[in-house]
Amino acid sequence: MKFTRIACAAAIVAAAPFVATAQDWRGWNIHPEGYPNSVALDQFVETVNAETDLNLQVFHGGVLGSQPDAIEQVRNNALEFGQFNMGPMGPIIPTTNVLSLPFIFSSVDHMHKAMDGDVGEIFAEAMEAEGLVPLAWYDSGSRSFYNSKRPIVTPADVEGLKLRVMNNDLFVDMVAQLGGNATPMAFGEVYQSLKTGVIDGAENNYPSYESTGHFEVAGFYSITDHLIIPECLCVSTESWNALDDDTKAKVMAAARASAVTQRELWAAREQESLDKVRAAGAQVNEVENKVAFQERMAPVYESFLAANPDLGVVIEAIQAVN
Ligand code: BDP
Repeated sequence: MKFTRIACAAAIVAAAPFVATAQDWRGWNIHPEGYPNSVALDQFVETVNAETDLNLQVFHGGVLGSQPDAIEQVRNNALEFGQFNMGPMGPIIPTTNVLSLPFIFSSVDHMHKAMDGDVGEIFAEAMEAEGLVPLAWYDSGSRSFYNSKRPIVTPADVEGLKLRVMNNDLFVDMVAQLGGNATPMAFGEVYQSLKTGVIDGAENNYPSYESTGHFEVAGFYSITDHLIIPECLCVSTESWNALDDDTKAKVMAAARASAVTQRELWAAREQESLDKVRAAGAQVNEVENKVAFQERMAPVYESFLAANPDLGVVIEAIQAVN
């Protein structure tokens, strides 16, 4: 009799559907386990779970979908948090497109200085109004072109190359100004497309060039440093607003601490990745005349300003920080 009752209760528990409560937060991350961003996110999750009533879980490796879709999901509170590059954010939140202008930052230090100060607030406010609260800014180094055909030394070397870019028309325009053909494509599809020759190349930082294995199929990496785009650890505005002040403070502190970890790990990983791709036979070349690439970007800025005249002040605010 006793046994039956226990068995019965166990069966009821087992059959009860899983009900997510307001305390359960699911998070999106595109990178594999062990990547600086993933380690930092693990730290964030662990700290928040230990210090608050929230129960966070982060899904690495992009298993919850592509980045543009995930951004929408966090905006709609279908996912509660995510770690996003600001590149694919531009089509949704125009102000953030300023961060995707080629050569907008002169160095990674310039980017940090701007994002950690008042300039960062401009983007935070624009994002918050569109459903995303950035809790901390992560590092993503600088992005350069790589391809399977030839080293790039001058803009003429880009001519005719089919290059994958992140989902944003600004990047299509950027490549077009160099005479290449850009295809926006999900990150997860790039390896196969390089391998089968659907595209000749792409652009990214060393850690992503390495972690994805792209160096195996596109062995010429040319240091143009044309984009320095920060990344955010974002929470959906709806989930954020549901928190009491004490929890908000703890979640924010955990996010900021995770960004410190991420930036430290990032610096080390850049060198490790560079060493690894070189050892595997990738040819990495300096581009002496980066100004030649930068000068080609004048029309990108002109059409951007024509379409977004109010964002000129944001560009100036970034330049003033340097
Ligand atoms: C990496 C970013 C990641 C992007 C990826 C890409 O960290 O968020 O999805 O580039 O090129 O550097 O899509």
